[in-house]
Amino acid sequence: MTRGLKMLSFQAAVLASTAVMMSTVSAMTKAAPAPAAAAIEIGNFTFKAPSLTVKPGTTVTWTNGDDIPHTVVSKDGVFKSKVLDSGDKFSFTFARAGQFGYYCSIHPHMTGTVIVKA
Ligand SMILES: [Cu+2]
Repeated sequence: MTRGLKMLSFQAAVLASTAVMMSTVSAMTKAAPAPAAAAIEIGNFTFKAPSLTVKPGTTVTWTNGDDIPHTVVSKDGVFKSKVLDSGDKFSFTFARAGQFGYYCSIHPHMTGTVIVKA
């Protein structure tokens, strides 16, 4: 009988330590947030977020949802994507604050702005 009880308390201890580990992991996740990320969908010849404000260090990812190619080109030469086919993505990390206008070099009437401020 004592043996059965010991096994039971061992299992309880394992369960308890697993719970502690799991709560530690979630606490760590909260303490160290993942690097900021933002997404801009391209569709119907428009940048779906024409003006997007992010914090410095944010990685912005554009995804071409159109079935024709587009590009993402900074007006000031800060970044420049290759030609993005349907479903292709382009990412850029905005390290410093500022206002970054961009356009599609294939369809220059397509424009957008990323505003980076702390
Ligand atoms: Cu385009």
